[in-house]
Amino acid sequence: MYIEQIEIRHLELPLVHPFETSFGREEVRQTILVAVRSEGLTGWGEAATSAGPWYEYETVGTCWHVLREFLAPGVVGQEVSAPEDAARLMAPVRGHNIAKMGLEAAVWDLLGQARGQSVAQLLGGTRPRVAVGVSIGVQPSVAALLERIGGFWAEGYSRIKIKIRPGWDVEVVRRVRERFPDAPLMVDANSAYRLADADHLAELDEYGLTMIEQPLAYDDLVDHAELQRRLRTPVCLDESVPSLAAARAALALGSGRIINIKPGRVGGLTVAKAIHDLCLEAGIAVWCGGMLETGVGRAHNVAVASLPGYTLPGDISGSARYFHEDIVEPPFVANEDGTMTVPSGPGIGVEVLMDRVEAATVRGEIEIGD
Ligand code: NPQ
Ligand code: MG
Repeated sequence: MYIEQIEIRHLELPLVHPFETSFGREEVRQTILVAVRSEGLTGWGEAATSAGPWYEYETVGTCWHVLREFLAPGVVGQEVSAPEDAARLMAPVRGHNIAKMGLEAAVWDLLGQARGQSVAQLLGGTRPRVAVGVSIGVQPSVAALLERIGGFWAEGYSRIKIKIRPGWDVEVVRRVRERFPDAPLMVDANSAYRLADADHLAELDEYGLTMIEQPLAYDDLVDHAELQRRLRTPVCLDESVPSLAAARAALALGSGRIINIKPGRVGGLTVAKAIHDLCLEAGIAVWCGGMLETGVGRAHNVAVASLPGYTLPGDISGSARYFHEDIVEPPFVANEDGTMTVPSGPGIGVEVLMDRVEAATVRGEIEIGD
């Protein structure tokens, strides 16, 4: 298919609840939507970046710049017959993975629509429903946290993830465990600790956590390997795995026993699948993380999570957990059994509501092929 047009839009959506992690607090979701047009079809993708370079280095500003000046010009006016073609066209750009995900994902949606296949089918997904969990930010008090967990646990989510940081960790986990003795529970530190904290982190071992996610530096693999040797709790890598090469290094070093594969963080669905294949082969469990995506990015995450190696529940909550109203129809809703149904219609399988997209757009631009 000849890519006739690429459109990028910067959206602002208020969050239902502020989301607080060890790296900061977000009240309004800033994200970028990418649309690709060909033969009367529009494919959608999301570059689920954020206002500042806190989770990783990209921002709305860098994604906008790189999409507009480099990625879109490299893809518009080109023939694309397989989704991997988009990844190949963007390969000359180093890094900027979230920006790449936005454009690549839009091409997957476009090609799925053209072939009458869902993105999940195109990827080789095998599961009609995927297990989903919820990620809960740092709360003003333990009582508030317990109440929030209670609400989500009652909704049926398959596991609970809480954010930790120094001063909000072992004692909080102890009290959560006391109240919810049977809940599959995990913690995410978003790089808030150092190897010198290993003894402190080992105190978490007695609470039966399914994993501790990204305890150490965002670019570290060596210290994570040492930490994993000192913990019974499985270490899960998030920020430290931005590429297939990093995943290979993590496996070689034993930096963790689990990898959270976010398509945005690794630069697209093609790389996400490659890391999945590597981990499946190596017997490393994986799951699909999230970056507070709108329904567009959420749809791609759900599709990826239907691959056979995604055996652990993902950070894929219902749309209502983050947004007053989603920009897609139907919105994503978790089933009572803690799963989410993978859309089976062509492409992302949900309809993008243009009136809501327009209402949330603060900036838009179109690149046209010649
Ligand atoms: C994580 N996600 O696993 C990330 C953190 C993250 C659901 O816990 C804007 C606001 C962008 C908050 C990107 C979850 C973000 C964000 C990532 C949080 O580490
Ligand atoms: Mg994480």
